[in-house]
Amino acid sequence: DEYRRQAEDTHAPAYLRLRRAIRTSVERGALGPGHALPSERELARHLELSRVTVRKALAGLVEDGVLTQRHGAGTFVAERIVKPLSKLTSFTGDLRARGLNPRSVFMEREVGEVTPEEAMALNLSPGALVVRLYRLRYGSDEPLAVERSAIPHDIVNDPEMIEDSLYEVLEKLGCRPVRALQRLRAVNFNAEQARLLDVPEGSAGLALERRTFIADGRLVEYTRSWYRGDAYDFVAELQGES
Ligand code: 16G
Repeated sequence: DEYRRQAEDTHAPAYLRLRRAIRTSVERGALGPGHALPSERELARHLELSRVTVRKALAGLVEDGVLTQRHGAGTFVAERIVKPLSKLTSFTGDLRARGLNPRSVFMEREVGEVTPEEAMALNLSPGALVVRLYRLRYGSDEPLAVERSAIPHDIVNDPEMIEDSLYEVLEKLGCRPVRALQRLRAVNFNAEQARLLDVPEGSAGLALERRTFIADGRLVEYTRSWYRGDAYDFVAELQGES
């Protein structure tokens, strides 16, 4: 139905309209996690589209992590959160796109002097000030990640500005993240992380460290995130050496 509604927008190519329609249905909750989509052939026949168009739309949604394809079984709305490693998204933006309702509990939100580690990561001098956030991040009702961020104080000078999304605030300040360096490694959650995330101590997690740049080359964040290993898949497309 969503497809028919969007079909009016005749400017976009058919595969993009279908891609948008399915994404909207997932965002609105009309298609829930685990929902099985009709086969490529059924969709094509029902919507009077070519199979190539349907395949292209579905492939794009798989790439975005909205759908997963299991060989032989078909296409489903993603249950685990499948996150492309190559896209610079924010926690809030990413979860909203999946129809979840992201929110955060702040354990810290303050201005302080940089630690040596933050100074190195952000190229700041000792004594410089940063806004420091320590957040427990939820998708709808489930705790998904713990996150510590440091943002140079001359970028965000009032920590209270950050209520939901750091990236939205950066965007509003004209400091849109355009590039980031990220490191990913496996961890076992310590007692505090496990308590916050409501998983047994020692459970598997993914620790991600991100340093993010804006267009003029300035660093705007140094964030360490601990994502639940039982909730997230990180995916990337790899290219062969030429
Ligand atoms: C993501 C980023 C984190 C960023 C945050 C902003 C990863 C591994 N980390 O969690 O670096 O600070 O999003 O989210 O993806 P926000 O805009 O919702 O505050």
